[in-house]
Amino acid sequence: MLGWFKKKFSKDEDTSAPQTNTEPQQTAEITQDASTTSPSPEAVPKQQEVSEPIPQPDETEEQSSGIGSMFQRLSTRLNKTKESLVYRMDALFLGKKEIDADLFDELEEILITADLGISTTMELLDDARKRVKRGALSDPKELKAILKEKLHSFIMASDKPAELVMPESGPFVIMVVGVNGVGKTTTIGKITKKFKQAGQSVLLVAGDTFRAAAVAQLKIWGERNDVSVVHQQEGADPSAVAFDAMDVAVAEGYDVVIVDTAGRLHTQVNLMEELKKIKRVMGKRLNNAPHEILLVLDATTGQNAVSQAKLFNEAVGITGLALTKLDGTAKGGIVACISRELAIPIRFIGIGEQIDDLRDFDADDFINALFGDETYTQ
Ligand SMILES: Nc1nc2c(ncn2[C@@H]2O[C@H](COP(=O)(O)OP(=O)(O)O)[C@@H](O)[C@H]2O)c(=O)[nH]1
Ligand SMILES: [Mg+2]
Repeated sequence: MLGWFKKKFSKDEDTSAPQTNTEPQQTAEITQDASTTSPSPEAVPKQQEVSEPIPQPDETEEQSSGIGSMFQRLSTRLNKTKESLVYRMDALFLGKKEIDADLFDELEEILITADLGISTTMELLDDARKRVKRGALSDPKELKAILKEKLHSFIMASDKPAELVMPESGPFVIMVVGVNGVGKTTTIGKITKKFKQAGQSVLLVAGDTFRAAAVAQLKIWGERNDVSVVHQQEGADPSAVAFDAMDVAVAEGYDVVIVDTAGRLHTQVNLMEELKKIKRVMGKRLNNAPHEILLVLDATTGQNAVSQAKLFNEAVGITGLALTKLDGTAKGGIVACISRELAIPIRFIGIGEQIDDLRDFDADDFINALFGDETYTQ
């Protein structure tokens, strides 16, 4: 199930040993050096000393459950969107013998309520109307299959591989951005577990220095995953924290660095300027860093998520999306809307608050889970 990034090395070694760099390791010494610089990384021992992962509540359930029930779980978690989109569609088509203007009006309302957005809804319906006009479509039941196919093609619209691609050498740096409360820190915790399970060493960076609670929250995720967290005191310059974290990551040979950032400063303009600065500063210390700028969006905010994505994209250039809280919303149509309007790959979807409630995004799985089929058929 770990198809969501390509490893930088073809590691044949035992994946339980996270330090696989060929350069000689001077971990103890470097840790000490680094701790004398301002952003002391916590003196948490690196993974080789702690081989026992902390069991999470639903870890065994997930591992023993297999693909079938993982799919089932996705389907269950998407239930609110299923109800608002698919079941309402079913109910509408059931009572109709032919496709008429009334049916299109009701369908339009269903699609907009599920947050597909006006223009995505219009394109979907225009396509169906044309088919009806040509005489290629008359049975309401066929309409459902056409809508499903079209939704699938919208989601595929960004047409880029969704896996994270790690650099050939050096740490893979992910900068995580998004407004307050969307689920950045939680998503970082969940992603960390995935990397660790794949045998990568991970360093977390507390770049949200504007609230002490934000640093504390990231540290909890660090403890859960048994990884170090670089942090400074509240109010520190986040660019300085990120810059120094690059030093630690290079010196200690980390595979992956994930940088948390603030979601709200005094004004939104300042936030964007701050994020640009963090990005620039990391790039100065480590060529091409950050390699991934992951924007976290809260699916429950519907269309608002699209406007947020546009703003963040203009400011820092977003390379991937994580869409959270799909478990708690009837607005899951936003997935199709975002894919079609932004053409930025959705890498992950969040379907709950627990550490395992993050999925690699897969268009086929998503559509099938929503429409209740096991396999996607054109
Ligand atoms: N139901 C649900 N809640 C989530 C999900 N992701 C995050 N949350 C919750 O959203 C809230 C805000 O998350 P947080 O990570 O602190 O957001 P941040 O301000 O962007 O860092 C927390 O209560 C999380 O548990 C998800 O996929 N589903
Ligand atoms: Mg946070």
